[in-house]
Amino acid sequence: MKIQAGRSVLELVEGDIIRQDTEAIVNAANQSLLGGGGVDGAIHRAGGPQILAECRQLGGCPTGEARITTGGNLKARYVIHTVGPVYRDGLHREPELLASCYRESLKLASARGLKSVAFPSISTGAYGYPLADAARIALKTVKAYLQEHPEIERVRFVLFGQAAYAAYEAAMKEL
Ligand code: AR6
Repeated sequence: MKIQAGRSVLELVEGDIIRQDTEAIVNAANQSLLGGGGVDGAIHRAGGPQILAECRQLGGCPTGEARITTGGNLKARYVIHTVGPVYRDGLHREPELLASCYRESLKLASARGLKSVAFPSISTGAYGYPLADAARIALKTVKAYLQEHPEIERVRFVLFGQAAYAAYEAAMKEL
């Protein structure tokens, strides 16, 4: 499914983030930026040691912020690493921190002149963010950014499995 956001396209696909040919893919990292499971593990496995070597130089990343490295052996030229909130009860700034991840990642893409970015569903795996809530925040935040920043032509959400895709599709229909 896809919609227009200003002059840009916002689209949903079911698939694997590491296979995307967008200029950047986004990693759902942790504050150490030194790797982990889920998306993070898949990106470092497929991208090779170059990404980790660059991450070591960055000295970590606070929750809600983002950092950029090259893409190593991936198709994508860059990896944008962002740290989502660990979900507790929704009352500990989780919504604003999650929105900040998407915004800060896109700001880095804009600053580098990148035209296409693929995101996974940040915080909805190991970090436990309820999928429906996360989907609404993710799409609303990215749509608003694109409406102000036509320099990014395409944002693709790459949803892992049918349940994640369905949640984002439902949220997109409500936008
Ligand atoms: N492509 C796209 N989506 C994926 C893939 C993939 N290859 N693999 C998993 N997902 P998670 P988080 C989905 O746990 O919740 C790591 O250990 C997954 O189904 O990767 O932000 C980090 O180092 C889920 O919907 O990220 C951190 O410690 C979504 O991606 C921690 O996990 C996010 O799941 C971050 O947790």
